[in-house]
Amino acid sequence: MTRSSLGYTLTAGAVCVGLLVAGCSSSPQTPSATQADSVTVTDQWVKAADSGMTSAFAELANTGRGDVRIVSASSPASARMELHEMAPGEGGSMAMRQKPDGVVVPANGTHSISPGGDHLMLMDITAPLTPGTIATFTLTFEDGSTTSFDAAVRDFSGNKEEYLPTEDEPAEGASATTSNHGG
Ligand SMILES: [Cu+2]
Repeated sequence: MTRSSLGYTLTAGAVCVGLLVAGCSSSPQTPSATQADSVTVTDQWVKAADSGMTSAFAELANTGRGDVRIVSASSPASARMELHEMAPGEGGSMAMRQKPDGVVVPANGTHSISPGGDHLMLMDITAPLTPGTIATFTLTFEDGSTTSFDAAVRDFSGNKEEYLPTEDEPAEGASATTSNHGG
């Protein structure tokens, strides 16, 4: 009796394995590929600054078959970073604000992180960023994977972006004009 029940178990096991293998071969591909694996970063650079805030830019390409989402950025060059976008501010001028849902690079597509659009915001640089030097950045994707790149520091005088600070984010180092809301 022990014997026959063992035999039954083995047979059932063999059937299951067969089904699993068949199921596998028809399912779409490599669960091990991360979002970071399918993204390439080119033309990356950082706007030179002595202190306070500045921005980093890059061209992102996604060679994968699914959209990828960048949820955060970090750099030894800044105490804190945010993902920002440009949007119409008060009075119709463009102002930057945080992108709480992150930055999406569409499947088989590109996304430009560029002045006047989405940018990687260095909220509080730890030392002056002078032209000709290099800063390292790390992007973290929705699935937890990361990609790092070195960006050259460049002089750039265009796009003096306004920043609309929230209550707990004083506009220290911001590029002028906005927020003089008392104190
Ligand atoms: Cu910004």
